[in-house]
Amino acid sequence: METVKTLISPETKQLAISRIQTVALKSIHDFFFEEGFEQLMPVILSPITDPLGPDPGSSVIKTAEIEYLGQRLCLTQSMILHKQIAIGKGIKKLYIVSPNVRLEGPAKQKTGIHAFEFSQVDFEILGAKMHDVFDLLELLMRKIKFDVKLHATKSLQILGREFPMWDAKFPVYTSHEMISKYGTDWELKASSVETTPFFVTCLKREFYDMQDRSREGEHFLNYDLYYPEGFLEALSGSEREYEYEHIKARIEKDGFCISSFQSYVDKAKDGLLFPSAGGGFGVERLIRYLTGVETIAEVQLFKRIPGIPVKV
Ligand code: ASN
Repeated sequence: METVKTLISPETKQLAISRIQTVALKSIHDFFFEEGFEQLMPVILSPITDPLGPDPGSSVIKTAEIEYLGQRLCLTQSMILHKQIAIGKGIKKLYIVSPNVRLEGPAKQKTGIHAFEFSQVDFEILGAKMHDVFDLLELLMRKIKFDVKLHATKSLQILGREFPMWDAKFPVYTSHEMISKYGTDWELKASSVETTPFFVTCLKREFYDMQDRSREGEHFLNYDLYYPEGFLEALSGSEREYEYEHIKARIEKDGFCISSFQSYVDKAKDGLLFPSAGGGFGVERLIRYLTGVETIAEVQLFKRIPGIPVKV
């Protein structure tokens, strides 16, 4: 990974990072507007949120929650369940820039890509399939890169950041291909080898990711997008489970109580969830990639790094 090595003052560096972030966010909003998406406001407190697992790689200690007037409310870990419910309320293409609180343990302190509070650009499309999302994301990533190069040229120069050319198409691999090529810790190896963002499909994770029932065994219609040059994971998403029986079975298989997701499960039971696909990418990770800095701590003006006390 080629990271920033130029000798510049901290203020100049922070300003260059902020400029690139401002241009990238405008680019994202313009893109979703032009593609006919509705922007929803984020939900920060809710009785339900993304369980983020079970995931053996996760270090999340607990879901942050408060008690308010007799009700238990969780802080959003991701907007996924609300995105599906919003689709059910008739909003066909939506996106949200939302704060996510994920109380990662100190094991994630030095990864360079984990913060216990960050912003996620989450989107969802009624009736979409995996490949629709791949096409959309490829357009979006190319537009962001183009806009940043055009409108934040000086900031990129200050940071000494240059991008390699991206291939004609973002490659798509399965997680099985990645494991057989690089072993189980394939992520950094693959991300370091590639020079173009790439997708990895079929990952075992949360109950809302659609299982591929046309195949025997455990296969999933889900995906991650990875940044090249060793910048690691950009986005995760999937086609969604929306049928009550499947959702119920998957929640139970994961060892969760149905009651932890009651309003979502009730919607599925009432036929108010629909086929959709989408994904979400962390703003700070995107800006780390665009700026070429070493860690997302350098992107966050107010740092939220696991195990490091918060200072303002
Ligand atoms: N945003 C992701 C999705 O749409 C979920 C996540 O962040 N865990 O699938």
